[in-house]
Amino acid sequence: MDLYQINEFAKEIIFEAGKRIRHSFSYDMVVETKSDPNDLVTNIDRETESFFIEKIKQFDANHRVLGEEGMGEKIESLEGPVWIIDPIDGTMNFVKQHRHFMISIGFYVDGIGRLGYIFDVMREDLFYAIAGEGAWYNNSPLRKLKPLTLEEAVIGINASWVIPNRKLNHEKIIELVRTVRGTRSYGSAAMEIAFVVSGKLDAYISMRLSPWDIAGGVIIANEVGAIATNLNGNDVNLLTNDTFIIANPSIHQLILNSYIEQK
Ligand code: 2AM
Ligand code: CA
Ligand code: CA
Ligand code: CA
Repeated sequence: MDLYQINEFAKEIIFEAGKRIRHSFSYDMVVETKSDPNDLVTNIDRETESFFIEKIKQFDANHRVLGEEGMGEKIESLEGPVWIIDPIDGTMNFVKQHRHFMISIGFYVDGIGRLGYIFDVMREDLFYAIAGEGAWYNNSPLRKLKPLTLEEAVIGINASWVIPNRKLNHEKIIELVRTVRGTRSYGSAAMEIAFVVSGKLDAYISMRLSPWDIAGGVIIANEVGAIATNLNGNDVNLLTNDTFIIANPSIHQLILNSYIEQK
């Protein structure tokens, strides 16, 4: 398998999908809800996923695709070559702001991450990695993350974390928010992961993410030394939903040990 050739193909279809999404703003968007009134999906999410599947099947019919909108096959194992795709990560931003949403793609072979992509569609900014070869932000190599203290860290966290909730001790999270230099919330998990791997954020935590939210990002994370696990500190699982943290290696364990107390 020629990973360089697959990488060139992946970049090509990502740029083309981005162009199609940007053009979609000039015609009607149909917005529907999924699991709850704030869980949005549009015809463009589905059309973009279908576009990727069609291109990938043309490229190699043996490659399987796991996509958020379910246009690919039902995937129960990561055997062989599998693409894990979120056609639009940050659909609410896409609908409301027409910016701050990403295409997120991971390419796996027998469960091992080989190629990872996070593409900021409106800025045309690509974060990507080839496993074992390095990671890039457009044409510039991404460097290994530098150590820092929690007091110097800026973390990606959603405001709902500091509201009393049934999943975790919010008092500890308030303490975390007081300790760090600052917090940010961008509304796209893939964007926050892209910011962590490029040192623009130092950690990002989420109570519930799906494989397609993180599949591309964790491959890039590996190349720059960012640590991605669930909130129990275990390796991420790409077949189920789970809690999630990605962080600079110098603060990952500290956040988990001292500030995350699950109920
Ligand atoms: P999405 O836009 O692809 O759905 C903020 O909502 C982040 O959490 C986004 O990256 C979003 O991805 C993700 N997310 C995962 N599950 C979600 C859900 N059930 N409802 C809304 N956002 C969800
Ligand atoms: Ca969604
Ligand atoms: Ca998503
Ligand atoms: Ca999505």
